[in-house]
Amino acid sequence: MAKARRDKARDDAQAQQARKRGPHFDFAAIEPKWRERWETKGTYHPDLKRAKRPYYNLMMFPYPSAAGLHIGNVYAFIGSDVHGRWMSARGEDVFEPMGFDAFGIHSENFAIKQGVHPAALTAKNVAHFRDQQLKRIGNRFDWSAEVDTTDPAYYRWTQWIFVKLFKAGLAERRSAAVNWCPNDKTVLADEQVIDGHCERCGALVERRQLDQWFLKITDYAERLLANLDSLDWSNRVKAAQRNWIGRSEGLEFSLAVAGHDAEVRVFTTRPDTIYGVTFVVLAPDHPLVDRITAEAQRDAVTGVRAAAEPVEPDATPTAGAFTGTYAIHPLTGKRVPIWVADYVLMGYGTGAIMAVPAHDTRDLAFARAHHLGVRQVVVPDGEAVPADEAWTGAGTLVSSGEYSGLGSDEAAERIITRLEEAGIGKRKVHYHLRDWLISRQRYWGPPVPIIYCPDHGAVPVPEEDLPVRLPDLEDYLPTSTGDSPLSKIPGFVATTCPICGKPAGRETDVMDNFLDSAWYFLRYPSSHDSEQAWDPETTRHWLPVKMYIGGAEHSVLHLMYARFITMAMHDLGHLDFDEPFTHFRAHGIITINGDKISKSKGNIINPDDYLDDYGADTLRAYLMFMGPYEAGGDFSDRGIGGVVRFMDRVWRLCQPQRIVTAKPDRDARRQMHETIGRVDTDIGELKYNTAIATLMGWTNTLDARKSVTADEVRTLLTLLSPFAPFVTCELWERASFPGMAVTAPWPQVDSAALARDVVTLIVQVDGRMRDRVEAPSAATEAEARAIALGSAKVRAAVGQRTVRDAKYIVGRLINLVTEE
Ligand code: ANZ
Repeated sequence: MAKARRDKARDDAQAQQARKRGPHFDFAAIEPKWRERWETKGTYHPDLKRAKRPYYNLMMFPYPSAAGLHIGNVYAFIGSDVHGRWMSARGEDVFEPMGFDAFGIHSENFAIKQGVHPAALTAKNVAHFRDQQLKRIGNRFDWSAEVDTTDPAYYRWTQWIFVKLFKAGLAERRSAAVNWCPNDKTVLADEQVIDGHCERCGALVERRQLDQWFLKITDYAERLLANLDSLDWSNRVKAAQRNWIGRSEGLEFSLAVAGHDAEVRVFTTRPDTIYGVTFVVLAPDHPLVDRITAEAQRDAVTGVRAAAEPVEPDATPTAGAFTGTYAIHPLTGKRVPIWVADYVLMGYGTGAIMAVPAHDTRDLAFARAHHLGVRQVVVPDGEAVPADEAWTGAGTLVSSGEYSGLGSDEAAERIITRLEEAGIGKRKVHYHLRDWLISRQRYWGPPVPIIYCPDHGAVPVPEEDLPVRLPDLEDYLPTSTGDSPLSKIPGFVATTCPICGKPAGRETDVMDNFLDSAWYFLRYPSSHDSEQAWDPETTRHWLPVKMYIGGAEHSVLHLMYARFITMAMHDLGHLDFDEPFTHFRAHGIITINGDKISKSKGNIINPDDYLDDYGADTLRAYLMFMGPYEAGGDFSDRGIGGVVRFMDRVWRLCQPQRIVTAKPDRDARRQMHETIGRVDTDIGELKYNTAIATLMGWTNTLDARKSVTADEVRTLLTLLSPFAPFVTCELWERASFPGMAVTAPWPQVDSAALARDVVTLIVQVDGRMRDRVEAPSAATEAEARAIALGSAKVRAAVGQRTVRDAKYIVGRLINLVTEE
C-alpha cells in the first residue's frame, strides 16, 4: 500500500514536472472545447454537393498499426493541414478527409504475431488512431467522409474496379516467374523487392513460376511518362517515376542461329557498338535455350537454369554456360558463340542481348570470367580509356567497317536504317516498368472477384453480386505451398458459374493492398454512396485533387498505381480526368537528435506524450518550425522550448485588457503588413518554419509595447491559426471578436501601408554619389533638394557653382546638376 502511494506521488510529481515544460495556458481544457465546437458547427464539413470553391486537400491515409501514429505521420498530416487551413482562410471550400488503409500484410503479420484475428486487431487500431490520436492533433478533418479499406462497403468497389479492368482486358492471369518471399509466404510485386530482398521483412526473395493476376500498367507506360511534364509535382518524385518507367530507345534485330532454323532477337541501346559483339547471351528461361543447346552442353546449361535467381542489380555477372551453338553477325557474317547467363532477364526487352564487353561493364565482367573476346569499336573523344575498364560512353567508331570514323550518334542512325532496310531490325522503345502483380496468397485483403468455370474459364463475379466477402476464418495463416488460406474453405470456394450455372470454384487469392489505396481519394467525396463507387457529379465537383501531400517513399508505388487506375477508369468512361492529383508535394522526414527514427535505435517518439505535455498547438507549431517542410527537420526536446515561450507570449499579448481600440500608427501598420506579406508567401511555398519565425519576431515587437490594437491581435491570431487552431480560437473569443480565428478571412497586404515614412535618399552631385540623407518618403522635389543641401558633404561638392537642375526619384535618389 505504502509503496503504491509512494509510486503514485512520484508519478504525479513527474506529470506536474512534465506539464511545467509546456505552455502555461490550460490547453487541456481549451482543446476539447474547440474540438466539440467545430464538430457541432460542422466547421470542417464542406457542402459536398454545392460548395462554391471546392478545394480537395488530400494527405496519405495511414495504415493503422498497433504501435499508433508515429511522429512522422503527425508531421505529414499537420503540414498538409496547415496548407488546408491557409487555403480555407483564403476563401476556398476545403475538403480534408481522412481514412484507414487497413488491409495488407503489415496488419496480418502483426495479428499473427499477437495471436489476434486481423479483423479484431484492425478495428481496435482504427479506433485508437481516430479517437485517441487523429482527433487530437487539431487537423480540420471531415470525419463524415471517413473510409476504411477493410469495410465491405468500400472493398465492394475495389472489386468492382478489378472487374472493370478485367472486362477491358487490363487484368489477366498468367504464369510468370515471380518473386516469392519465403518468410511472408506470398508473392511480391517487383516494386516490393529491394536489391533482391523483401521490402517488408528483409528475407532473400526466391523466384517461382506461378499463376498470378496482373494489371497491365505497361499499356500505360508512355502516357504515365508523358503526362508527368504537365503535372505540378515535386521534382524528385517526377524523376523517380521517370526512372521507374525507364523508357529506353534502341534497336531490336535478329541474328540467324548457325545450323538451326532459328533466329535470336536482341535489343540494344547501342547499335553503334555492333562491330564489337563477341558473343550473344540468352536469359536462362528464354524459349530458344532448349532448342539450340548442343547435347554436350546440356548439363552445363541446365545447371545455370536451375541456379537462376534474380540477380542483384550491381552484382558481378559470372554465372553462365555456353550453348555450343553460334549466331551469325548480320554485318560481318562472323560466328559469335551463344551463351546462357542469368544477368540477362527474360522480362526485359527480348530476353536476349548482343554482348559488347569493350563497352558494357557487365558484358566485360562476364567475358573475363569465361575468357571471351573483347573488341574495342568506340574511342572516346579526348579522354583516355583506362585499360581494364569498359568505355561505356559515346565517341568515334573504329574497326567498324564503313562506319569507322563516324560519331556514335550518326553511326547508330545509319546502322539502324541499314538493318531496317535489310528487314532484320527495327527501331524500338522498351520500358522497364513491369505489369503490376496484384494477387496475394494471403488472407487479409479483398478476394479477387473471379469464378473458374470448367467450361467458361475465368468469369468475373457479376457486379450486382459484389462484394465477395472475405470469410471470417479461424485459420488464416499463410500456407507454404503457394495456395491462399481461402482455398482451405470449401464453403468459400464452391459456387456456380455466373454464365452457365454449373458448379465452379472461386479464386482464392486476395488483392494487393496497393489496389485499395490506388483509388481511396475517389471514394472520400462519395463515401456514403451505396449505389456506385463514386458519384459522377460530386466527383466532377471535387476532383482532381488540388493538393496532395505525402512521403517521397511512395513515389513509384502508390503514386504510380493511383495514376494508372485513374487513367484506366477515365478511358473506360468512369472519370472525366485522367490524372488524379494536379499538385503533389513530398514532405521531408524527421530525425531525432540527428538520427533516423527507428525501433532499433530506440528513439521512437510517441506524439501522445507531447500532446499531453505541450498540447496540440505547441506540438504543431514546433513540428512546423523545425525546418522547411519539404526538407524535414530534427526533433529535439531543447528546440521545443522556444516555441513554448512563443506560445506563452502570444497568450499574454492577446489578453483583452491589453487590447486597445485605436488604429495602429503608421509604423505599426507597416510592420503588420510586412508580416502578412511574408507569412503568406512562406506558407504558400510550404516554408512554414520561416513563416513562424516572422510571427515570432512580430510578436516580440508587439510585446515590447504597453498595448496592442485590436487590428494587430486579429491579424496575429489569423496568421497563427493554421499552426495553432485551438489557442487562437480561444484568444479570439476572449477578445470578443466575431466568428472564429479559424474561419476568419486571411488578411490582405495593403501595399500603401508598406511605404516607409522616412527613407534614405542617395544624393548625387553631377552624377557622383556624395552622401545619404534621411527624408520623408513623400517629400517633394523642392523639399528633397533642400534636405540634400543640408549635408556638409553635398555643399562641399557643389562648391561655388549653382544648382541648375535636379533629377529626383521619389524615395530613392536625388541628383543635383550644377552649372559648368
Ligand atoms: C549492346 C550494348 C553495348 C549494350 C553497350 C549496352 C552497352 P536499358 O538502358 O536499361 O534499356 N539488355 C537488353 N535487354 C536486356 C535484358 N533482358 N537483360 C539484361 N540486359 C539487357 O539497357 C539496355 C541495354 O541493356 C541493352 O543495350 C543491352 O545491352 C542490355 F556498349 O546492347 B546493350
